[in-house]
Amino acid sequence: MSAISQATPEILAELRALFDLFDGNGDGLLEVEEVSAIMASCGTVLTEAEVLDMVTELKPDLRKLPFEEFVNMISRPMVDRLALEAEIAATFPTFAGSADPAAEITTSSLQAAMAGLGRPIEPLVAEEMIREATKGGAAATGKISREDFVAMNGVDFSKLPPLEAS
Ligand SMILES: [Ca+2]
Repeated sequence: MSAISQATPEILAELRALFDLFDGNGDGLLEVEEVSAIMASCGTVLTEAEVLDMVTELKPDLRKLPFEEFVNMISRPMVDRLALEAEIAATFPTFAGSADPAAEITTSSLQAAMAGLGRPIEPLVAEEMIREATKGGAAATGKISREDFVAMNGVDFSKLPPLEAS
């Protein structure tokens, strides 16, 4: 499966904007120096030879990147995304109060976890956090499955009341 078919429309739109921004001569293709500039803007400084290697590997005949290949290239760091999901999944037992992958985060398990983290919350706040987190889909159960938890990037702490000044 190519990266472009996995990217969401939002991500594709962002990448398109990035692509257009760096396509200095507007020919719809990224030259090596344009690719270098994009990578540098993402915090990855590569030598021209490294970029040329990458571009040549993707488009041996053209030596420039059309949009689709650009998406494939930029999606490589999405391996980090998997690492991030693994990290999030690793915090799930804390909030579910159980290492069982089939466990769910409930109002009471969330309350217990927050208390353990030194941020005790009222049942209503825990309910609100879970309701917000699950939006429509799982809202009826009032619980968060491991899968939902990873998909939502962990618990949204924005619902927490501000810390009491001590
Ligand atoms: Ca160009």
